[in-house]
Amino acid sequence: MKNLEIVRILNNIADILELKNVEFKPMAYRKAAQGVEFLSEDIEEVYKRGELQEIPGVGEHIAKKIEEIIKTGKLKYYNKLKKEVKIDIEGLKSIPGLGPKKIIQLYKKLKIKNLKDLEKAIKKNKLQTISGFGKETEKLLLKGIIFIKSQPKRLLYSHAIPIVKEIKETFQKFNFVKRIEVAGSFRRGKETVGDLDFLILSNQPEKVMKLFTSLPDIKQILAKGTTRGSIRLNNGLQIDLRILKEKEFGSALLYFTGNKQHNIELRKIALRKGYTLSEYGLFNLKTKKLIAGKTEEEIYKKLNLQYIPPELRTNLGELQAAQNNSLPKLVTEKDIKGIFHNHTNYSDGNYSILEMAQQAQKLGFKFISFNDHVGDIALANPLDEKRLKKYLQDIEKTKKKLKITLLNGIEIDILKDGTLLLKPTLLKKLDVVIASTHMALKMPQKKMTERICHALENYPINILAHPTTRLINERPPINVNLEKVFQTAKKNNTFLEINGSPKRRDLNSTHIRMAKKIGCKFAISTDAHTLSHIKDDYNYALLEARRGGLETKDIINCWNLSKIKKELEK
Ligand code: DGT
Ligand code: CA
Ligand code: CA
Ligand code: ZN
Repeated sequence: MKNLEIVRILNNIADILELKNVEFKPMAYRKAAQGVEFLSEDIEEVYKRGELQEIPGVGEHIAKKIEEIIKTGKLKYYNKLKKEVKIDIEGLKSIPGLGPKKIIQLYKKLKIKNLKDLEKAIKKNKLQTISGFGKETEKLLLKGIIFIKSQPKRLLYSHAIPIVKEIKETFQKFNFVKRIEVAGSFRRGKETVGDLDFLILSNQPEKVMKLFTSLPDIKQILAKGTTRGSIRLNNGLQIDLRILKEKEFGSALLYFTGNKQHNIELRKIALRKGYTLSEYGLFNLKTKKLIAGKTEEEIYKKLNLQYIPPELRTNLGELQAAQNNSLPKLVTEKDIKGIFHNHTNYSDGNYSILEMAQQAQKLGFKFISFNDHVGDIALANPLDEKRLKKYLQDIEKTKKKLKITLLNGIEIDILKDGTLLLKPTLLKKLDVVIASTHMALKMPQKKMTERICHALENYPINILAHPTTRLINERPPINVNLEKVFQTAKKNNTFLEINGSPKRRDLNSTHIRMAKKIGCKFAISTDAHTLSHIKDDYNYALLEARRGGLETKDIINCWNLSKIKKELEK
């Protein structure tokens, strides 16, 4: 599994080249990195099939580089570049607000090569001596350093998927493996995982353990017992394994799915009913007799609880609801009729309107909404009025070629002062207006709240996209009064986006719960920039919606098309 390592190297090369003022090449490397990052399988499999150049953004030149990494684990070109520039760009770039331009200034003026140097310089107020770096910049960068240090580096859920798939497939080949499940945060659908927890049902634990400790890509064997083991992979990820018997599989699955608070509360409920609950089963407190353990379902049932789906197991009210028979009927994959927020090659997407729509149709969706960029993000190649016209015509033309319903629309920037580039009268003509912030994200709370609410109150916005703009492991959420934003959205019939892009997952489940209490409705978006996002990213949004306890009545994507259209016209 070298995907992540390859993404890292390609991105680092882009940064170094940018630092060296090389033109065009950095963008090419970045695009390739993005292509690899969003692969939903092991890149070595793609390589074996000879299909590296099918990855979006990967041409002949970069394919050769990837091949070298796969074959040798190294890239000579990259090592040479690293030696030339002595700066730890990767570390410095992890600080929100530090781009290549600033990094090179810091190096030229203050000889700052890494995070340690930077922190020292800030503490001595040295940055203020460089033009363009005020007191505010110092404060922001220091905050950034603290943010990065406080963030344990957890693996994105989307990056865990191919690893889980590969390990499952490896074990499933053997008939001494009766069943294999992943528990823990992965099963709960959390946006990041600290480690992976595998459970295997088998009568031959020695064979399972031998296979486990000889998996490819192991850096270290942390523990190796008869029924439990732990390894660390080369990419740093820890994997825990339990080997179980049939009579205890359900109780172990329940225990290792967690979360911890859910387990603790569940155990208390069991005790109140005269049982004890552990990973080994549900037992009668007095007689110690095994009551249930084979399946999770029978354990919940014996405790007089509704079955609680893993996504809800957080001890945030689900146990009480399960006692009162009032758990939400969570939205499922088949409830989603279509998807919002898809980009094409009119702005920063990789494929045409037709190709994206065909893919959505192939996946069985009834509608797809196109929302290419309008606004002031130059990087995203936003549509001006002239190109917008052509784009809308193209959507009209494409409609005739396909069965699936196409909704036309844009994703428009909420500018610093809360205005939008297009007039409300013009926006009203579109099916779906999505608005979002991309620039000037460091405003103080009052100003940011006013900015977003002003837009919601003065323009016909259907969906507020990625409302907090966080990027997991990269960028903290904006400082905004979400309660006020949610109330304003509700008042103005604006749906709140659940953005499924794996680094965004925005809104997250906590905010979804909060907004649902206020009475808001939601829209599930892919934020797709390429074909594979359509399938993968809508699933991540769906997981987040389930974690937030949403039902079909809360989500516009689940309604029938005529109701959706009527709702969007409000
Ligand atoms: P992660 O790995 O940080 O993303 O989060 P989890 O939830 O996967 O946590 P992990 O791997 O440490 O443990 C897996 C599950 O095992 C956890 O969700 C609940 C259960 N568990 C772990 N430690 C305890 C504990 O001290 N008490 C109880 N009741 N359950 C625990
Ligand atoms: Ca875990
Ligand atoms: Ca674990
Ligand atoms: Zn977008």
